[in-house]
Amino acid sequence: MPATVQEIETLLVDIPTIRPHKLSMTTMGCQTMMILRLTDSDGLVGIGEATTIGGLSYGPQSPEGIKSAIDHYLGPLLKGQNCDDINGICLRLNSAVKGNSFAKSAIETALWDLKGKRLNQPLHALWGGAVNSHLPVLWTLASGDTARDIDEAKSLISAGRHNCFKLKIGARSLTADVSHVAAIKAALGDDISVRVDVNQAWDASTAAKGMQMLQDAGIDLVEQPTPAKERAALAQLCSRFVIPILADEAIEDSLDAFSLAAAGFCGAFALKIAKAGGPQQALKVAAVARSAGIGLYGGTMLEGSIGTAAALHAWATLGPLQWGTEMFGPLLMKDDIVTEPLRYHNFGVSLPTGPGLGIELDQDKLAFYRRND
Ligand code: MUC
Ligand code: MG
Repeated sequence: MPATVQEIETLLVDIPTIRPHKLSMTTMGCQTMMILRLTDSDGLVGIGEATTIGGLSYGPQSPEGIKSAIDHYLGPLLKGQNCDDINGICLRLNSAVKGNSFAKSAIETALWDLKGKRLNQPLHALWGGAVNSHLPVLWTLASGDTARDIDEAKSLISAGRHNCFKLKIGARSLTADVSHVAAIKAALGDDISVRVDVNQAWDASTAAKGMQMLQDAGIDLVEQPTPAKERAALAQLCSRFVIPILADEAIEDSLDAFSLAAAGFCGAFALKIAKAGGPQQALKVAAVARSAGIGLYGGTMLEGSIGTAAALHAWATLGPLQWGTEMFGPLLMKDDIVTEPLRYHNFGVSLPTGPGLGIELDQDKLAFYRRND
């Protein structure tokens, strides 16, 4: 008798950030994780996670909405299904529920975690094996203050934690942003990679000016300078500048990835399990990128340890990523809800090796931080 999905539990967990995290559209002081627990008919539990950035400031899916989509629509479709039939379950969910990629990502993750635990294998082993067991991880400097960002970067470099940084810009004027970025790049020197994420804040002509100024300042990569839906602008910017562009909000799933590549885009794609609808769906985006000669970057929605581990298992199967990863979400939060946190060292993070995600919930911490609604 195959094990079937018996219980579906969703919880909202609020954890403060270690400092305000300023993006072009919001400043985060807290991260909300939607944690999913799936219990099968043998009593095994699989876990998944979905987070957003600033509730609904960053994108159209909120933690409360993700929970509600699972409680009212996706959960009932899961109940009683054969846990091992992950492809069949995903088809069933996709044919009944449009969109809701974040909720679907948490579900796909929890089903794979169950399968890994049942087979006593880590997720990367189920997906063909890890090519890397340690992945590079950058850090986002986003305190909003230039001197504080420089101090933060220097202490992280000397601690051996990060040697590559992304700066969040777009909230201030172009000249204020570029002088902030240029001061940080000058203070950190040639050996340290500095990139920026504009989070869609510029129109096409501001972006053209900004790209030139950032190129002159020695910046390595410009992430999502223009609005997500303005694909032609992104493709045109690629052909005008040497400095490469990273498409983030412009691509969610493999269909978006194909259409942006077909529009002539030639930079890199930020893979995110939440945008794609799960780790396996994100690997399909990677396959499109590789076929189109587009670079890869392991992206985050600032997930905690569960979502971060799910993504790491997927990225580890891809081999070297041209632009590394930004899987630092757990480090941005003041506390963790897992028994053994991910191990960050040597400018990166080690891939968990235990069965499934290789991550277990700390029930006391969960009880402490969960939202009581
Ligand atoms: C984004 O747009 O990249 C990822 C890292 C970070 O600091 O913000 C997120 C979202
Ligand atoms: Mg981004």
